[in-house]
Amino acid sequence: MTGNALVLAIKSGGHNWSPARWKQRFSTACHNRKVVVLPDETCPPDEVSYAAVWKPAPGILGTFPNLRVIFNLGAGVDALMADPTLPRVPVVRVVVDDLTARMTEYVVLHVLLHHRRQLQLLKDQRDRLWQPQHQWAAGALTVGIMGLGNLGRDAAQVLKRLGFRIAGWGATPKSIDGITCFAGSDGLGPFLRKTNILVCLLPLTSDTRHILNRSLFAQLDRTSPLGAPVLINAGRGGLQVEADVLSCLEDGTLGAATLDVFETEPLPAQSPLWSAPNLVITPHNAADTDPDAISAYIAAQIDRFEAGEPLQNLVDVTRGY
Ligand code: NDP
Ligand code: OXD
Repeated sequence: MTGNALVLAIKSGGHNWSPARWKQRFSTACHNRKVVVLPDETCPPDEVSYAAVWKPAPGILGTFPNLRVIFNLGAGVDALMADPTLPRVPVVRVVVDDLTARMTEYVVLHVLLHHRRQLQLLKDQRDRLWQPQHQWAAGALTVGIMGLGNLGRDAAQVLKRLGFRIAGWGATPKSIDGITCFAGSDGLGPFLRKTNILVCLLPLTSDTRHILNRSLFAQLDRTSPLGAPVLINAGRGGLQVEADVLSCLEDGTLGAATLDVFETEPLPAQSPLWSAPNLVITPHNAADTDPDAISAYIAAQIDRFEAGEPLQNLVDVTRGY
């Protein structure tokens, strides 16, 4: 089919972002459609109807006069929102069970790692020390989840099932069974004062940039058996003030942390975070976007759109997520 092409614009890097791999999956999922990978391949700009992108070069999407929909190949759209030339067409983000389940695995893994004092046990093993650690029940801790969206809610439900007390914070008020919900700037302080393990699954927007800072960490509860609170950030690096995370780990304001995301990725070799005490670093690997699941999701959305049905999981560009 001509005049209805799909372009793929992907900032390659890392195992999962090989443009050739994505082209192969999209060519199968969108079998009757021309699929063109930018910038290596070309296509008359007016033939392009759809774009599926991950951190595309700013300005590139504005070169297609007949673009109808932009599909972001991930859940977070901050890279797209930062492009002032982004065409005014609907932007759809990823909401698929595959990605949600991967993030929930990550959150549960790291909550349990800190709750069960696994960093200390691993250190003891390296030192050949048989040193049982005091263990408490999951119900002795409150996990506070910033961002009660698609990912935050799912992680909350599984952690709840494990016995943790769950608090959650979002932009708008919610009532979710088994979760003590807080909202907005008025709700932030009460939410933090309940929280022992803080999990951040917020999108990066102008409202949330650098929200994870010393003054916020100082409000977390320190009276649980865990003592000093723990931070887990799998949202975006721009949510955290990295110098504050480092100094709060050093002075005990935070007892431990896990970071999957950083202001600069890959995290530079000279970053002091690499040797911060009690910090677990993962390379933006919490929830990979699976090419099979996502190409099928986008092909189905295009079919819906062309059948006159509404697109799902649209981004509100004024909110930025
Ligand atoms: P959603 O859009 O479904 O949820 C976002 C949540 O954040 C909502 O609950 C929203 O509140 C809340 N929120 C947004 N702005 C504010 C604010 N100013 N104050 C309080 N709450 C706010 O997103 P997802 O759950 O799908 O994804 C969350 C983020 O996770 C992505 O944006 C991305 O950055 C990150 N991510 C990271 C991955 C990784 O591998 N590390 C993988 C996938 C995603 P409300 O519900 O009231 O609107
Ligand atoms: C996403 C990500 O936003 O992988 O989906 O970071």
